[in-house]
Amino acid sequence: MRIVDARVIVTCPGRNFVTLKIVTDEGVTGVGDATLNGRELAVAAYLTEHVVPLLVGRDPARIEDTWQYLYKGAYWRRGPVTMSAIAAVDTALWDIKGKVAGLPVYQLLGGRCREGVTVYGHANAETTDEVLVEIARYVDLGYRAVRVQTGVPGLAKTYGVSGDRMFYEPADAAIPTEAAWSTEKYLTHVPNVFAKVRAEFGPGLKLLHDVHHRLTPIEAGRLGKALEPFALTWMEDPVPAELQEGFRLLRQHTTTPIAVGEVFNTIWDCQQLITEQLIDYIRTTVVHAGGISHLRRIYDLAALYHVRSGSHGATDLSPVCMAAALHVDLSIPNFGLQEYMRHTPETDEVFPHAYTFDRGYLDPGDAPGLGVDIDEELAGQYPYRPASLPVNRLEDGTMHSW
Ligand code: GCO
Ligand code: MG
Repeated sequence: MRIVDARVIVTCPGRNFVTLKIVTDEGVTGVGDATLNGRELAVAAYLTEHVVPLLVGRDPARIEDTWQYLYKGAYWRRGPVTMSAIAAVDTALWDIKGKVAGLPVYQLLGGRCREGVTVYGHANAETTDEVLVEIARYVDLGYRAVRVQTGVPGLAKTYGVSGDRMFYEPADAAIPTEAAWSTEKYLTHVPNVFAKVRAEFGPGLKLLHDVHHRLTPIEAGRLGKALEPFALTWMEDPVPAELQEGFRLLRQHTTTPIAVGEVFNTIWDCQQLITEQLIDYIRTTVVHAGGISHLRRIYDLAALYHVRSGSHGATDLSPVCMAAALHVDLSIPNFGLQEYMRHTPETDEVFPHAYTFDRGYLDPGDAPGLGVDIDEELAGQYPYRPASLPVNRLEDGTMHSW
């Protein structure tokens, strides 16, 4: 079997997605997600200009060799653009292998390790009272784990709080919108929110919170310590993680579990965090961390060090990425949680998929391959619209992490 074509499809059914579709001479096709929120066209160009010409004529069965060829062959290593492009190829080749074998990809990865993939939803609202209502909605839908984000008194706009409760998308304008940030206001407010949430919902519900890279290690230590009585499942991205050794300091001050990694692209970005046991959950996912093959490598390393998976699953990752993530989640021994932000009906229509939600679990289904496709004709009706992620400044105007 040979690859005869590979198409890069950019579509915007409410938000932008980049998809690679690989076509073989025997008519079998495979899809891979290549979406990098706010920088979509960089990956689309990387694929079109530099990868697609190398794929034509290759044997689609050689997944690992193709990964190594694209990774080592570029000479320039790592980074979100390169790794998202490689991820798309890798994911599409696993899809093809599954279809050729007549098996869902999780079977090729070793089969089921659990009955379903536990997911967490996003409860968010401006006030604590409103967020209690939102959490209750998720509990009613069957969720066993909920991420909680609220507005912060004195700040006009806060990360994670959206106008549309179910379909949060922060990339809202071609030129980034600007938000103001105060660490002190935030640190004062958040423990009060979780005190009320835990009191209302009791000990059974898994609670999570995303700090979105905004604190220093010692500030994060303070927050983690203040949240300990409310037994969070994790505190996410407490600090920017370029400085992996910075987590040593944070770790000395709190037993609140730490989840990190949605912006990482390779195993080398989290090697120290994992091997020094500085984190509890690694949040890399298929599209931004080199595809199914590389993600498995990261999770295998993590398993040696008691670190569990917590794959990123925001709506800027397409249903193709979600399907691929579920096959990995189902088949690894050290699965932790899977993030699940629901896509809009328009997106679900462009990407018909076999995965289903039931009582807090997702299941990839048993269709051969990944069980997801792209309706190219429908995708063509939603042209690309430039959209950037916001930026964040301290109240005095200093640029801060968003
Ligand atoms: C999460 C993430 C997202 C990111 C988004 C950026 O935990 O889901 O932090 O909300 O902000 O993926 O494009
Ligand atoms: Mg996050």
